[in-house]
Amino acid sequence: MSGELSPIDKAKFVAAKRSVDYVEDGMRVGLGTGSTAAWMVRCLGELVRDDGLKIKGVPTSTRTAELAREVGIEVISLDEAKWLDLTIDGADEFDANLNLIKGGGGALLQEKIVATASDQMVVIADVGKEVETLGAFPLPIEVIPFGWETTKSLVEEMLISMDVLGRDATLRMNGDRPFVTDEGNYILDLHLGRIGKANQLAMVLNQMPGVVENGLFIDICDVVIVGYGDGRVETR
Ligand code: ABF
Repeated sequence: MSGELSPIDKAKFVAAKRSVDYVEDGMRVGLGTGSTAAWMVRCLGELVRDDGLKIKGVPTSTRTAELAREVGIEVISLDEAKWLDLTIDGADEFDANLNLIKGGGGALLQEKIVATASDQMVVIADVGKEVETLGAFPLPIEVIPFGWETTKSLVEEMLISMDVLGRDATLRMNGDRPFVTDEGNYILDLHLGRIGKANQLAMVLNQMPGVVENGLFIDICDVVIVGYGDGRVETR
């Protein structure tokens, strides 16, 4: 499956490959979104096809659901699963406390709901995602379309009192139209540069009218599997 991969894809692939060691027969598994998670879904599909692995997958986006079905994984809804044994997902940044920024793929809402409904969350990432302090990657927040410009202004005003370097929020676009999430919402990307108090920011953001969820995953991730371009894999 992995053939001749670029260093970045090899890093993602080896992390994804290692993560499926956490999957046992009979598990209900949350399936993440993004290119690294896609490798994991393909690796699981191989185990289902070749080794008869029996799992039920709960996808975190429509595109992951499509890929999971394509590779032969039984897909069920979170409501059918009720609770998950394990979620494996990617990330845009992770720090030494295993706190994350997620949402670069626009699936942060379902990702956070599924990860929170799991006994264990395993993140898979290339080493380029490892940071000392979160924030260089723009922090995605999901907002309802109604009054999004007002929400944007209120969020920017709130950021003035936060321990962050930048305060600009931009509407994520898909061509010349706003990007729309699986739930029909918009994404604002917050260009903060550096997030001093991620816990505090996460709480304040979700109190703001119009904000549905934010891409800070605090105290949710249990393990990060880090892949390197030379094929090495480490666990944090
Ligand atoms: C997804 O994985 C998103 O939350 C995150 O943005 C993305 C990382 O993408 P990739 O694995 O393609 O780098 O879970």
